[in-house]
Amino acid sequence: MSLLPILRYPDPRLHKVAKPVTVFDARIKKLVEDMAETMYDAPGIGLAATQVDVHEQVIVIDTSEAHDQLRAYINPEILWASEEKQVYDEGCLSVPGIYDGVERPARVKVRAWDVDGQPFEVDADGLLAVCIQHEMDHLLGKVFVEYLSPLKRNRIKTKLVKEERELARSAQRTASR
Ligand code: QAP
Ligand code: CO
Repeated sequence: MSLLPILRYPDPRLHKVAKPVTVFDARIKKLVEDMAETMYDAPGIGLAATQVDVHEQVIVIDTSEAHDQLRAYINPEILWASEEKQVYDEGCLSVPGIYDGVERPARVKVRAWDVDGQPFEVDADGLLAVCIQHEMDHLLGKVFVEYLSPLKRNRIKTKLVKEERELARSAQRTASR
């Protein structure tokens, strides 16, 4: 198992569109394991392969309190979404420290494949419904801040670019000591 580096907004690679998985092999199993380890370490409740610079349709989610309900969603499809919407304060491991309200369908029916290539369906509501839709957006190259106003998005971009610059500087100082 290994921790994978997470891309930070506004990295342009977060806007790549992921391709479907065609072969369910040891490589995909390892990717899912490494993504799960990376998500739990953060800690987070969901992670898309796009966020670790792998542009294939793979998501890991665990919204359980005990962090013992890991599920991989490979090649996920929304089969149905409710008319009813809910607003949830979302965050993202690629947008650290930022949380804001996003409106999405309150309930979704999703079909996906597990690591063994077996199809399954989930009827999701509440936090799980939010998380599945948020992570599926990543596979389309979409980050939640794109639902916010351009003003908010630009403030977030500026803040994160500044933080990134500071991080790079302190790493540089550490390296030269
Ligand atoms: C997506 O997000 C999500 O800013 C998963 O400093 C979020 O796991 C779905 C995290 C909310 C539904 C509702 C964010 C960790 C984790 C941060 C995450 C941070 C540290 C985000
Ligand atoms: Co995210």
